[in-house]
Amino acid sequence: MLSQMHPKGQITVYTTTYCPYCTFAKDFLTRKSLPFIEIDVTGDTSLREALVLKSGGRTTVPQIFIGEVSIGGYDDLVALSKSPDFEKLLKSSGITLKNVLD
Ligand SMILES: N[C@@H](CCC(=O)N[C@@H](CS)C(=O)NCC(=O)O)C(=O)O
Repeated sequence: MLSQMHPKGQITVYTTTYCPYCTFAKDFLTRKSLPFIEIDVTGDTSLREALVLKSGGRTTVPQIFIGEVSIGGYDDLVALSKSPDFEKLLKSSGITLKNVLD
């Protein structure tokens, strides 16, 4: 089910309401002009369970996917953004990073 929701060329952010780290992640992507799809999993137990499996056992939100690749939460996103792998991963998913200096 979730694999169909992570097409190439798309960043997907799974969130819940009242989740500061979700807001941090969305703000971060917005600052970098990286469009994303948000899926609110608040109260959806089966989607949440599927997400844990798809995220390699991570149980927190946000969970962020670049294309089909699970990159983890907000801290992971920030750490990855400081590595050349970030641009490579975006490129391989068909996403262009515009605000390189931000
Ligand atoms: N280091 C994680 C922290 C994420 C985190 O603590 N998320 C909280 C919500 S803001 C959470 O998932 N708590 C458990 C829960 O909501 O079930 C990140 O940067 O994404």
